[in-house]
Amino acid sequence: MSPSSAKRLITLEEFIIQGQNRFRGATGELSQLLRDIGLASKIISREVNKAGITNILGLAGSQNVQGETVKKLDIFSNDQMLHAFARSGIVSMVISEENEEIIRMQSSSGKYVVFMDPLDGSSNIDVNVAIGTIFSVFMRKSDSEDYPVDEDALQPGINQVAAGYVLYGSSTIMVYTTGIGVNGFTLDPSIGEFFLSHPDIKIPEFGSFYSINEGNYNGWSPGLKKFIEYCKEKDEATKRPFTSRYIGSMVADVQRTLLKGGIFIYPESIAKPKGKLRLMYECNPMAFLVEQAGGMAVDKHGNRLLEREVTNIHERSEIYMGSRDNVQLCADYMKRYRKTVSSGTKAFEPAEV
Ligand code: P6P
Repeated sequence: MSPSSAKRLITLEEFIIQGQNRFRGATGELSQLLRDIGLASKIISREVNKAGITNILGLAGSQNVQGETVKKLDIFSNDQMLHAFARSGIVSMVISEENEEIIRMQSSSGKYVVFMDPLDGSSNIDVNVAIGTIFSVFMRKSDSEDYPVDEDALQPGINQVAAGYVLYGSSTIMVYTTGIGVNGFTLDPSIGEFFLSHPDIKIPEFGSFYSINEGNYNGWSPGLKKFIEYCKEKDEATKRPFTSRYIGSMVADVQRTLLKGGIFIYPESIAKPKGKLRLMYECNPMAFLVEQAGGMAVDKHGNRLLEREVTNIHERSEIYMGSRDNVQLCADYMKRYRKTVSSGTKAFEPAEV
């Protein structure tokens, strides 16, 4: 095959520049931020993939074989991402799963506020399960001449200007959106480049996977129990095709849901009335991605999750997300089987859906 006819792969940098050129007046700052996130994730990927060897799994503060102070991978990842945001000079505040307080950057005039989970699912790394970095980017609302204020961080998910994740799995892939579709880039570690491998990701309208931790079944709402029971019924006539898949690492479960379809649920429950996952740096970025890919993400009432008002930067939320048909069916079950709470009347038990 002559070089000219070989399919040339597009790098992340080239794609970002092309995307930026489509926005007249684009300053290139968001492009720079995405490139910096890409660089940080390459460094994290390198450490994640050799973690077992370099004793980096040790507890923070322990010494490794080189006598260096060992940082746990999630602390190491947090540091790498913070360096990237500091280097960009365009981020004024960072809210991280690893830090209770808002991190105010040197570049106080930076126009962006970034939320991140630097290494989500890190408890899985000891057993080599895929883990990931999740990020969500907002424009600050306050005047960039002034110091940023807390209200800059308390914005609903619909205000995100970019969101994405990096999945450190059998390969390392970065998937992100800036509001004009979703694209995935796979890292070639031999040359340290991300190449466009999943252009314009569209989630199937229906998928056969349902993804939820069934160990929490007893704490679920009646409607959710009915929906999952429906998914379990094997009915030859309707050839119900459902299969359960739950990895327990959100980025991996969302990656499969985006590419194969189906529904991912981390619900509210008796033990966790607000759910377990964090709204601002787990649920919102994933909801933005799935909507941009043609799917949907709702709360326990079936309302659009991205419109959820925010009161606390670390607040938790339930999430029901994935293929439109699957999520809508689940929301219908939740609505029809919601317990009537008025005057102690018996729980509403309508006919089967
Ligand atoms: P559970 C990982 O700890 C995590 O934060 C997400 O990545 C994942 O979806 C969820 O928690 C798994 O939680 O309760 O099912 O183990």
